[in-house]
Amino acid sequence: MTDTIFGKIARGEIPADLVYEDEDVVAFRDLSPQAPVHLLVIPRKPIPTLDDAQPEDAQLLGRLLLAAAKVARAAGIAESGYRAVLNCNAGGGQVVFHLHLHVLGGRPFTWPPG
Ligand code: DGP
Repeated sequence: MTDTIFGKIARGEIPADLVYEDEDVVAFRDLSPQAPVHLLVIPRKPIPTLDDAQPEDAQLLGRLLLAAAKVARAAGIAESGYRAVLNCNAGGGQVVFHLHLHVLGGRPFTWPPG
């Protein structure tokens, strides 16, 4: 079982600027924002990467996506558009090994991403 800074945030052991929480999911502001709005949406369950997710996590992953849409609407970035990013493993840019979705908005985004 892995423990990370996000696991500690999910358990309320260290502070974060929470914007949403429910039984399964917690969302908070990224410490190092890459856009005017930069939120992180995590499952309470400490799944290290998307590659570790199992078929029994399907409902939880769906809840994570719906929570991302909910926090984006609440942050006022849904209508203008936003980006939801999930980095998987070091080569995909993942630094914290507790699965999380980045929700970024408030500025234009280009494609392909860097
Ligand atoms: P990733 O590279 O996908 O693993 O993204 C990790 C993000 O987590 C990065 O944008 C910075 C953010 N972050 C790291 N440590 C903390 C922390 O202690 N609190 C908060 N709120 N964000 C953190």
